[in-house]
Amino acid sequence: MRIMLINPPIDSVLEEGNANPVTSFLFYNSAPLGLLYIAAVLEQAGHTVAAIDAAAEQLNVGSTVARVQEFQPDLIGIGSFTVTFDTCKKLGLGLKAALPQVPIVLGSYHVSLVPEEAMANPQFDVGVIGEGEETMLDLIEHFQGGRSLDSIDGIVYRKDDGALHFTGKRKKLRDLDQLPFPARHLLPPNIYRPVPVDDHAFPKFAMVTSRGCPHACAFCQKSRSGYRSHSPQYVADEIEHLVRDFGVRDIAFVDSLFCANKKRVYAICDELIRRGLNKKVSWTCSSRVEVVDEPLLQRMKEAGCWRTRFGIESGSDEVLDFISKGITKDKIRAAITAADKVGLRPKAFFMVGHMPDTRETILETIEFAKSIPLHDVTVQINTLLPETPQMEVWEREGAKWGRIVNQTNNEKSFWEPTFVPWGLEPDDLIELHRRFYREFYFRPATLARHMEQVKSWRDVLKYIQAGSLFSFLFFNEKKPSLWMIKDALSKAMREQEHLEQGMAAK
Ligand code: B12
Ligand code: SF4
Repeated sequence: MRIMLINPPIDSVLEEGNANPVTSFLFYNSAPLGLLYIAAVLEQAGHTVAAIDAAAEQLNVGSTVARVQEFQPDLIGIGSFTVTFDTCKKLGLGLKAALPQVPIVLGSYHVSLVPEEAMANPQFDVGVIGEGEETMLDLIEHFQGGRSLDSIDGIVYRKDDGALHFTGKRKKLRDLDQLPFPARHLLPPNIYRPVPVDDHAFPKFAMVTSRGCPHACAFCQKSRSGYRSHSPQYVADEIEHLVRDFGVRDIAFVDSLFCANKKRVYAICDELIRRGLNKKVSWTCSSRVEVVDEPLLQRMKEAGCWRTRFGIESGSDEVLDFISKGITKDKIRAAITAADKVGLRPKAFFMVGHMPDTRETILETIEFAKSIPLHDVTVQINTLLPETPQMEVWEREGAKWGRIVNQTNNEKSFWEPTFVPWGLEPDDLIELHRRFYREFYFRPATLARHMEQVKSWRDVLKYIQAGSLFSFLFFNEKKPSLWMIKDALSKAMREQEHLEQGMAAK
């Protein structure tokens, strides 16, 4: 069978052009690995598979449909994100109009979280809930005439009377090592651009070494989602494949939680060192503050890690408690200090606009972020996503905490407030969000940490890029011309690097 898999476009972002660097980086900086795992499994089963990352390739709905038509698929699969679902629906309509006989399967986050809402759109024929590898194989069997839909676990579809029917839950994959590596060869490799402060060495690829998370943070859709992991051998094999076949020099482990348990992290580090991979690639990963200590961080550094990312979210113990983060300011301080001490350039994620947040708790968070030796921060405005513990609180007693001012189904909801706690206005949240970035970056300690990293012309360019990003974050300035210059410089630099790599390989 010919199968086309699509990461949907982000039309409203494209309409505004690349002038908005924040969205540009959030939407294009890593390949859609879930989609590529499915592609690999289908290829292994003998099917002809193509993939389009419309977001990263900056295609709009019209040009995505045209590309799909060229391929002439027998089956189409589309991934769904909550904040891009409006465009995803348009893509479904466009494809149905162009290829009415081809079934469309909707998978990934949005349909898994709110299947009824997502499948209320008749352009989608079947919804896949949760992991898609085995379900897609079963669906292909169905479309080839081999089995009935109601015998397939983990799907939602429309019966003849138009009513939606859910089959049972599908068991999660237990042995992740049985999966082939994601079919990265199906997408152009050099369309992914790291955020400038995460741009360490190029080519940089993303990898996932585990699925799910055992913790229960209130805002997160991965709360208690059943943790499973690849073996250290599989992780090292995949890195060897990335180095050999794509010349990769830096890897972002984008697991929900890479450092979930110490033993596994030590085992991965040992395997990378044993195979000498620590000399060939550098990497970054996510961690919770209570998992790491100085000896472990030191071992990670020896194994090639250059940065750890920590979810901190707030600098108020009361707010941390409310969002069930399970950590305190003291634990955070200890982990960040240890990571900085061994040279792991810690980065942290924060959010403003938690349900119990006030102007005071947000200012306390900004002061806390400045008081610990962090190198970088990412700050988002809290969004109430479906199927999160905080959404349950909202449904139970939301009016006690604040109000919804905007919908979440479009691409803007990550920099425009959707939920606003009482005592604050949407403009307050926007201003505090910018103030966080301004106060964190515009001070001698942060500037000095970054100046130490400037060692080449490439680093200078990186900071020009960062300047464009920050001019938006600090002042909401849209500077298309500056952005275009930066893009042109960036492209020239990458071409030069590829040339050099090619020559080195010869
Ligand atoms: C890497 C990553 C990215 C990458 C790649 C995105 C992508 N399209 O895959 C980049 C940097 C581009 C990205 C961007 C965004 N991301 Co992101 N990202 C992740 C991250 C860290 C890992 C995803 C991953 O690879 N998982 C591993 C794979 C194996 O699992 P999977 O993706 O779930 O795939 C399985 C199933 O979902 C399903 N499936 C997936 N696709 C398809 C398609 C079909 C047809 C079928 C049938 C099944 C199916 O089968 C897969 C294999 O079993 C997750 C958090 C996490 N750790 O999961 C957040 C996460 C997915 N991102 C999220 C968000 C919000 C975004 C952004 C909107 C911006 C932002 N604020 O980060 C954009 C939108 C992206 C877009 N339109 O492409 C949310 C999604 C929430 C939601 N309800 O939509 C998550 C869950 C993080 C979070 N908790 O907030 N992201
Ligand atoms: S925020 Fe991180 S630790 Fe908390 S539930 Fe989500 S993935 Fe797990």
